[in-house]
Amino acid sequence: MTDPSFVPYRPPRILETEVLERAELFYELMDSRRSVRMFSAERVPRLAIERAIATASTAPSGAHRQPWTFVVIGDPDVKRQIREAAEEEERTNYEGGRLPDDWLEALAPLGTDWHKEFLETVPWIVVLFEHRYGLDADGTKIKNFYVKESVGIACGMFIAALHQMGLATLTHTPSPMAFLTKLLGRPENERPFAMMPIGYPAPDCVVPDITRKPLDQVMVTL
Ligand code: IYR
Repeated sequence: MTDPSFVPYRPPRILETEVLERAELFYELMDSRRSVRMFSAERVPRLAIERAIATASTAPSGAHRQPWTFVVIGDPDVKRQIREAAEEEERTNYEGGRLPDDWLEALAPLGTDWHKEFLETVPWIVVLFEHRYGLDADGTKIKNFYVKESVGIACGMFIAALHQMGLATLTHTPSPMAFLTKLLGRPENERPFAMMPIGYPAPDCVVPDITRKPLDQVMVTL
């Protein structure tokens, strides 16, 4: 057992007069984010993606295991293979009867279909893998905790970091995603969590005309 060790934590104190102003600015920034399916092929520096991953990896995680791997794909050939495999799965979903009617109905306002052209046009795809368990130096399995919750938080922070840089993404989960483990050569303790095509929105980009729930529908104060 390792004994706990502590260091001082003294984040700068924000004056009360500034708290609401900062809250509003950050809310407005995040409220301007949209999931995008129409991307420009414009270049995005690799370092921008790297800094977004560094930010995501500051996320809190169960027992501080940080049970995630972000695989960064810029190689056009790998992007093409991902598109082909994803479209094959999605075609079965949409046209092969794998998506039940209530699901198809829920997706109708979003106008999605099996075509995933953006997987080839984007400069980068990041595939986020969760570590179902860890492996220590000699290959012994280590139990991880709250893996989905931890990776979900990291994913949200990744999306926020990208948006803050003016980059667009889509939390894409072509289903089933198992093909990604093999295609990207990940070890068997890792499972795909989400795939994020990243780039600038296309100049003619449009997004579904939908609104977010008002606060009184998502918040309860006791
Ligand atoms: N994975 C499919 C279907 C899909 C599912 C959900 I839940 C969405 O919010 C959007 C799409 C696809 O990507 O088309």
